[in-house]
Amino acid sequence: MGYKNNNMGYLDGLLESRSVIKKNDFAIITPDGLVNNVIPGFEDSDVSILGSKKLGASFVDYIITMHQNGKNERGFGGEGIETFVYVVSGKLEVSDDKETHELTSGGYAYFPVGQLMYLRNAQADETEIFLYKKRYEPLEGYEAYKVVDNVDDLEAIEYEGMKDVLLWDLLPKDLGFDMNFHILSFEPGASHGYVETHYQEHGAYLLSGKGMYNLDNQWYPVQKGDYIFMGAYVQQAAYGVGRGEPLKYLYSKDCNRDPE
Ligand code: UGY
Ligand code: MN
Repeated sequence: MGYKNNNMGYLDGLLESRSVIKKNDFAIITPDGLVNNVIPGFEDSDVSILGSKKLGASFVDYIITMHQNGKNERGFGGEGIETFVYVVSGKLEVSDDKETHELTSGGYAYFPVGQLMYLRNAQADETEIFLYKKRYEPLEGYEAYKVVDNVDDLEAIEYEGMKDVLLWDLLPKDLGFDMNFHILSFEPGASHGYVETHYQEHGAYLLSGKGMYNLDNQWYPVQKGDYIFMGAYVQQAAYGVGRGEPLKYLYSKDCNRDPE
């Protein structure tokens, strides 16, 4: 919570939030404003919807805390929908119709269309996951396929030649994939090399650190736990601040398709 209640349960201080919502453009959603949503299939889980069509996104993002018996046995996804899950903390079992994979922090799974995703918290403590779904855009002659991995087993790339900005590409570059997930990490003081202006959208979940984020040519303070939606063509750039952890975020980006 971003505010404190007094011992009577009433608010001490002001009702305020760092969240900024510019529909179809960009948004910063801070954790203190999140509410729980009932999403069919999820049990013993606190589910908050982040990016969605109503915000202007062509995908849906969720942040979910799964309690001891947290699960989704109904299957997440659906006809024509691709899905992705990333374990922020804890231990998760993710299954398709044939196999179960155990993921720990930094673990992730991409399921292509035609395969529902079944989820189960695999520990007594809470497990926190970031979940994504999008309608898949097929490309004749190519197909996406299941990917299960952990970022700790991937090689980081120096982002655009900078030693203090690292990039991890989570999914294959294969044309069958119409989007990718990445992690970007900025050491305190490090920044993008320029303000990006591009066609692709992002949904970004901040995994660590603090920073300043430029959205539509205005700077906003951001930190671990925040979610940022960046719509098509929104100017965007960041730098890390503070003395400790790098500013690090997981984000999606559409790719490999020629727009209509
Ligand atoms: O891949 C990207 O477009 C990424 N560099 N964007 C961002 O960090 N806002
Ligand atoms: Mn970008």
